[in-house]
Amino acid sequence: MGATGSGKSSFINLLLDPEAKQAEVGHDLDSCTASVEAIPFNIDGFHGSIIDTPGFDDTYLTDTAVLRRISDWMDMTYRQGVKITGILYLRDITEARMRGSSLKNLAMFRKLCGTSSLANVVFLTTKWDAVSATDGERREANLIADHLQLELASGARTARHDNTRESATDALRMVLGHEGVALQLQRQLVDEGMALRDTDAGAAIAQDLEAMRVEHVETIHELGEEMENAAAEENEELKSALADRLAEVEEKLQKVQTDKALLEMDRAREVLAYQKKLDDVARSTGQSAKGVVYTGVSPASPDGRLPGFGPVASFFLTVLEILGGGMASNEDVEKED
Ligand SMILES: Nc1nc2c(ncn2[C@@H]2O[C@H](COP(=O)(O)OP(=O)(O)O)[C@@H](O)[C@H]2O)c(=O)[nH]1
Ligand SMILES: [Mg+2]
Repeated sequence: MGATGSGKSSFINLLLDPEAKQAEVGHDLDSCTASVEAIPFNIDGFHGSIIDTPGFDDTYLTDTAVLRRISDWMDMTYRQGVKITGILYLRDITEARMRGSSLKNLAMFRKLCGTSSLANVVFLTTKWDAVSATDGERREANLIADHLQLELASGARTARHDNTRESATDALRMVLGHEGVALQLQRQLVDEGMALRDTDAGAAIAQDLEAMRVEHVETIHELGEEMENAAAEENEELKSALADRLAEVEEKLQKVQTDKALLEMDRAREVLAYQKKLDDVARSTGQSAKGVVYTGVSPASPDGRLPGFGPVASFFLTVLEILGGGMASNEDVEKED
């Protein structure tokens, strides 16, 4: 996890053998990891999958869409009994101070993770090859003092990455061989049966959406008044400029409403309904239901490989097709890998 541009995809690529599928690396500050990707690795005889997630500041996806993807993936895999053994949170050390998007990513990370899995967390500062040792050390000390004290006191660790395969492997080793953990979001969604919007992470996004909605509604109201005044003054130029502005804000409000619907979509009910449907089919055909359920999203295979989000998305599409429901947003329609 980590902000866009912190080096997540590049880190993963250093761990892969050159033959393997590569994670997409961003140029400038454009993000590339539109979906949640599961990329298999093999280190010290340990087979596993590393999950590359988009940041909560993605160029193309709203925060709601990012959370939806991460939570759908975490929900599905947790239901399958897959546990996460480690979380690497990446932070670009070349950034002099925490920008708004970095703070937002850290806040969302805390809500996703909770406090009970911090022993499995490593805060990995990246791009040490691109800073002087003195700058890097000063920023690292500030990062720890200003932002990470509580986490480190609860068992989280820090490490440095200098863009070499060696430092990437060392960082990965820090989170291998641990007992699997359930993240707070997984416990809330699956164990407690909460709707995404009621989880800590979902509630934070819901609050942001509500603030945006209120702001847009107010702006629309103000623009309406200004347009009336412009009409009274017969100022056609101003009226037309205000109308353009109004159309822009209305479009933004529409996007907020779409995001709200995406956040509130109840996936759990869809999955349960689908499971029931398959159970019925299995009963009538005498087949194993479980074998049928996971044709769309393959469970972790014996070597520890996990499905990426592509198949998960198609699984949900299948669910919706079978149930005859519509997708709330085409945001969720993924290309197959
Ligand atoms: N110098 C240096 N550049 C890096 C490092 N890791 C990533 N980058 C660059 O930072 C940019 C963003 O990297 P990317 O892996 O796409 O970040 P992501 O958005 O977190 O997946 C790309 O231009 C990378 O080439 C690193 O360790 N050192
Ligand atoms: Mg990426």
